[in-house]
Amino acid sequence: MTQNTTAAAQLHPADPADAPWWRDAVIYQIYPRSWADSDGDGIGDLPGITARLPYLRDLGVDAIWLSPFYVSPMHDAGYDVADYRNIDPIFGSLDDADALIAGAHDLGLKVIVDLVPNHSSSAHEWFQAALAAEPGSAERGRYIFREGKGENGEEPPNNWPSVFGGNGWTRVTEADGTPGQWYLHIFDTTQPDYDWTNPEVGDEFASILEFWCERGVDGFRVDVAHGLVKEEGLPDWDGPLQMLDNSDAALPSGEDEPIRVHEAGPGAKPPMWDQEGVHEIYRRWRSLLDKQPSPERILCAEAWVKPESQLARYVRSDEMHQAFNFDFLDTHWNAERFRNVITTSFEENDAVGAPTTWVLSNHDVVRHASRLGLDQSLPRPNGIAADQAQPNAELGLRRARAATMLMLGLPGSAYIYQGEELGLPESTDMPDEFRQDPTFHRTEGKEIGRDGCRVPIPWVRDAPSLGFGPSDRTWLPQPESYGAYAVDQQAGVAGSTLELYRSMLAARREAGLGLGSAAWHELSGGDVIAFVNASADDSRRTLVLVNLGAEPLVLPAGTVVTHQSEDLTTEGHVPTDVAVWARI
Ligand code: ISL
Repeated sequence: MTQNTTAAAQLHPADPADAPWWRDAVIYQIYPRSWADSDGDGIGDLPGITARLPYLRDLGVDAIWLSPFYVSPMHDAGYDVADYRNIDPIFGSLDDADALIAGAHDLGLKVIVDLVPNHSSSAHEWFQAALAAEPGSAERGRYIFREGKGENGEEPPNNWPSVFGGNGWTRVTEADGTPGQWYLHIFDTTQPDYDWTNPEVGDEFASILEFWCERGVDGFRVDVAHGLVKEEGLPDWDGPLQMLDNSDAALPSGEDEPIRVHEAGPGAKPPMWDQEGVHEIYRRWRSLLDKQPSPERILCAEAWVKPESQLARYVRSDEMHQAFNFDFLDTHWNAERFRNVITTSFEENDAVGAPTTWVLSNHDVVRHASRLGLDQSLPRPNGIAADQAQPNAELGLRRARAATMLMLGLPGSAYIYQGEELGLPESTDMPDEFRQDPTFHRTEGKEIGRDGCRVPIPWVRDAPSLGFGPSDRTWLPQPESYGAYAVDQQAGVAGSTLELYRSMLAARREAGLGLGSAAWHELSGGDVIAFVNASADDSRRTLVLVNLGAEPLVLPAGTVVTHQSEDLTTEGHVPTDVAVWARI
């Protein structure tokens, strides 16, 4: 294992040790409804989060990202915002937000908030004013209102679907009681899309960004960043019109997932996604953020855009700082596919000077501890119900721990979704009456949806609501199995998933893995992923290796393993579905 063998396969150059914080930050996603409940109403809240911030300091993350906490009728769990400058009473108040931000900063944690600029809630005062106003009015001009097709305008203006199922248009009743115009909602009926060609919309969002910067936040995760601008003329789309349209098709070779209704894939571009005009918006926001006092504030794109070369355009030096690498999240348990995704990600992001932003789970996808325990030849399902194929929990967790060790060994930034540090599985036995995801309702249950990854977190096994809050109420039911995953069952227990995350995060920080270079190692190939992460001065070299093969992999003599995702039954042997970090 000499330097020469690895230098030949350089994947990614190191960052300087004084690189800005976001280039290697590990960011923990909090879904406020489900993390910690301070008042016993069964819904998590901001004071609950503030009280438990020390847990995150001890976990060893650098920042938190909070899913929306703004005033909302909660038809899409807060992604339907009625007032961007205030907090929904179920979560607390602006004072609570200030206290949370200050408390996080005191502990050295940065705070990223969610910005939802593609649509508002239908309860937003702008949309209410639009409904009350005439067709063609300035009020309607902030949204996408159009006349319907057909003799009496009874058909929607085009064939665009809602990502959540059904039609993307809803017809309104005009003031005189007659059926009138239609408005576009790429998501739920209660989430009307803004018209970003209207300068008023851009100015309003610039002001919202400034509002939150003044309150001290360190960045924004930008919801549906690929959707704000629509193709001129709103032409029909001849690609997939439903989430499941092509998901039972054979997976094309070299690709893990079919292109979904919320994605722009290679080839013909859907008229609602990844339009060139979005980049101008992000350049404006970047220059607005760059004018703020230090430290640097960031933008992170939630953009379901393929291929990676196209996604990298969101993180050019005058646009966003980060973009979630959903190709990595969508990679099935296959070493070659992982190697390809890693290679391409570095190539494309390095070409624009951006870090790669790794992610395995979030509030929209089946948790990776369950996802990786499903049949890997099938596409990723949108939720799992009790009467569907169940994940193999043991296998899923084993692979999830290895996948996370791979992710945290890679240079760049990484996002962790609440509960994954506990190895938490998806809830797969939730009775339908509890389901709240609009996807479930809009598809009449054909798609299960995302509630299964949003269940309140278990903190204490023998406590009401598993320690989520002071009462036994939880807005979604916690599965029986969750008690065993509770924080108090894992803290201080050698080999637990929580302790594994803690030790990986401490070592990652200490060794500066996030700023390191990466080069394929000679053991990489076949069923093995192996690379060397080295510091800029090459004084510290870490081998990151995952064995996806059926046989144990024998490490070269003298390799000092520092971290392992499972016990190595024989020293120097890496069993199936196990990852190691080693000093070389
Ligand atoms: O979650 C999905 C299906 O698995 C995606 O289609 C998702 O809707 C898409 O990634 C956009 O997500 C974001 O915007 C939505 C919101 O429901 C999601 O929670 C959010 O992450 C609308 O605001």
